[in-house]
Amino acid sequence: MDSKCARISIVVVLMSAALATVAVSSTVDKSIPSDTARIVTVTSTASPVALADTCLGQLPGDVNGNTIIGEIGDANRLLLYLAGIEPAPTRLSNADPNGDCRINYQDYYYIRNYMSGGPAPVTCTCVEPKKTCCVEWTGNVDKDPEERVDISDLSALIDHLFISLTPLTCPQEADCDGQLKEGISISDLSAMIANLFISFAPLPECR
Ligand SMILES: [Ca+2]
Ligand SMILES: [Ca+2]
Ligand SMILES: [Ca+2]
Repeated sequence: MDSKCARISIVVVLMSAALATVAVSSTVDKSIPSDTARIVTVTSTASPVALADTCLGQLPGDVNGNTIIGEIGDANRLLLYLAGIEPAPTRLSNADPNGDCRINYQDYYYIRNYMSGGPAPVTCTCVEPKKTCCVEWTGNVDKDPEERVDISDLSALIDHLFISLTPLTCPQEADCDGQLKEGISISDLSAMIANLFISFAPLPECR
């Protein structure tokens, strides 16, 4: 009996130890919430760090990347990029000296104005500016340099829609109804006619 009792005691002790081990393991598992690992991962690749790095590397106005801001080389480099003759500058943000997150001819004029004593390029307002051919307000379909909206723009739009069907130089300028996703259509033509001859309602801003 004694040896049987001893064996039973040993089994009980071993089972208790096993249960204790399970209990400890269980306690450890519960002490590490699943969210913790996810939070650590996110923190290690936090986007604000990346944004700050990108921001710190910006030199708006230095389009040609030689670390000199607002020189004739920058103006020319921007002009050639906008005309589609040269590829995008290494740092797109450097081609957005007016900091509106759009790269267009206004940025070219901003640099030229700075060269003549105008305000300096703004610093880091946009991480990834987009190139756009549209300047301020829609309607300048024929892309005349004075940005006028007149009968020649109407002719260009009619020609594009119904006559030669020639692709537009800058479809964003023809987005007179502000619905670019739906394409350039008779609705844009109606908006331009209303602007020029009927209600004189202003055309929408470029997008
Ligand atoms: Ca430069
Ligand atoms: Ca800009
Ligand atoms: Ca025009």
